[in-house]
Amino acid sequence: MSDMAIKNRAGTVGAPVIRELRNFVGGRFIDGGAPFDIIDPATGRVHARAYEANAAIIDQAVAAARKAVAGDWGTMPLAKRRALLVAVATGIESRFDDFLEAEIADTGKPYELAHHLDIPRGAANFRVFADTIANLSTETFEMDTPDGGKALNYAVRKPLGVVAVISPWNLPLLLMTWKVAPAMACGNAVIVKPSEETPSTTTLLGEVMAAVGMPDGAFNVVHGFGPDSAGELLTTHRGVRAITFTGETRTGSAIMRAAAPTVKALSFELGGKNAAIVFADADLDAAIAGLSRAAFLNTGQVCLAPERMYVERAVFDRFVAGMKAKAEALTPGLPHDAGTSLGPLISAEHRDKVLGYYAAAARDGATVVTGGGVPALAGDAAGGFFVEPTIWTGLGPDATVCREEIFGPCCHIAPFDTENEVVRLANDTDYGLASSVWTTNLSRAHRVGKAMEVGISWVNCWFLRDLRTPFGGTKLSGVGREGGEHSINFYSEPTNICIKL
Ligand code: NAD
Ligand code: 6OD
Repeated sequence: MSDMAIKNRAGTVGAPVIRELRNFVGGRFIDGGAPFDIIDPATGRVHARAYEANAAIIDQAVAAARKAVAGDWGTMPLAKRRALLVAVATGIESRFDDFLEAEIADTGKPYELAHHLDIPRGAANFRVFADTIANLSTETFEMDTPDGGKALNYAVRKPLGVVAVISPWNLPLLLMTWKVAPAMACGNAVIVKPSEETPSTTTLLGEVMAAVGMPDGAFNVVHGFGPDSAGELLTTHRGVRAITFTGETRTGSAIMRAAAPTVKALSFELGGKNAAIVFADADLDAAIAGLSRAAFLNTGQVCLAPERMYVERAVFDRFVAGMKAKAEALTPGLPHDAGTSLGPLISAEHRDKVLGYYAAAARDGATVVTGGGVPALAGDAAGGFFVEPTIWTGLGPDATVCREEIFGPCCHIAPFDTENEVVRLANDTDYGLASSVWTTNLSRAHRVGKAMEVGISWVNCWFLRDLRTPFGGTKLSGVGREGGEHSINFYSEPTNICIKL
């Protein structure tokens, strides 16, 4: 039995299984590195142990990755590469319960959420980019030459080489595979450094890669932290050509600085302080259902979550009452307990940070519509990192909780009177990731949707994803776009070939 094998749904409850998560380099799990504990945030207990990659392990991973790009993987015929990507998707699906339980153990998120969102998207990411790479077209330009003749230009795409994928803890498998799949589809070799909080599903993916016959070194996993650890070693390594990163804005800045001397290609999906706008003409029940899900899904630990809501004054009180009812209907608890609809925050440290924002809102004079504290839970969940879903009103646009990304189950709701006013309020932020506008007025939907200074502008919905579309942020929310051919453009290097006819 593999050392990543985990108990099934029933067996996991209360079972103190300490899993060993080793680095996956050159097609095999290797020994070495300093051990560190992985905590189940729903109980506060250690459930796994990972091994922090040191400089020698990072060098070994880069060497293996470079060999894969120059050899079997980088030169593999497209049809075979595509088939391997599809096999990885199938491999995730065939070990669905293993991935599910690993994700739940690392994040504490409710079983239903991981079952419906995280694990299926992990597989879907490989299928989508297997299709994208197989259906690419090539631009061709015929030109007139100075001597009266013709020349033909066309571009061929080549892999960048070794790509470092540095991923966060909130949707671990989903966000990691969202980068790994297109990078590998382009023939790059990847070295993934998952979040130190949630390394389990990335490690499992190593098993799947080996099982489907992925060439050695095409996919590598190194564990560890950011500064002075595996993350920084990757961002400064001469052998790494590109970094694709999802995480906090200030981490993105640090990576940009670290990567500058070796001029790496960068793709960043960073933080947000997203706005939702509800006009009086909206289907209010749909808006309340959609935006309560948006604020509280994954305990608010979604970069796209709207922490600022603006509601037209005529429907403000009804909207706030509806949101309050939805928040109070959420049930915090253990992932496998029937009825659990709200998981914990990822760590004690993050819970303290979110509670710090709850205190700041109170200091700034917010009206606490609901929540604001820590729920009283019994049994195993008493050791978990839970907070109450929280709604505030009554603050001005410069209050701390209206400016800074909190990444918890909370939002501030403010009234507005005119369309111009609310567009200005929504855009008055350093971030620019996503927005969600609710209206039944078609012209307004187009007008306000377009006026949002964001990468993803949803109307009458939220987190509705077509994986072929551009995804990313403006301002402090990111650099570049991924999704469909946007990903392929980042993960490949075009060489223009000009042939004099
Ligand atoms: P984080 O920035 O703390 O960590 C992300 C990853 O970066 C981890 O693997 C971490 O070990 C690594 N890291 C940290 N410092 C590093 C350094 N100096 N060099 C190299 N690697 C380093 O982010 P997090 O707390 O894991 O995730 C939450 C944040 O991610 C939130 O700000 C959220 O908005 C953002 N996020 C953004 C998106 C998006 O699509 N825009 C998606 C999910 C999460
Ligand atoms: O759906 C995606 O592809 C994506 N990148 C989602 C990001 C969610 C942030 O927490």
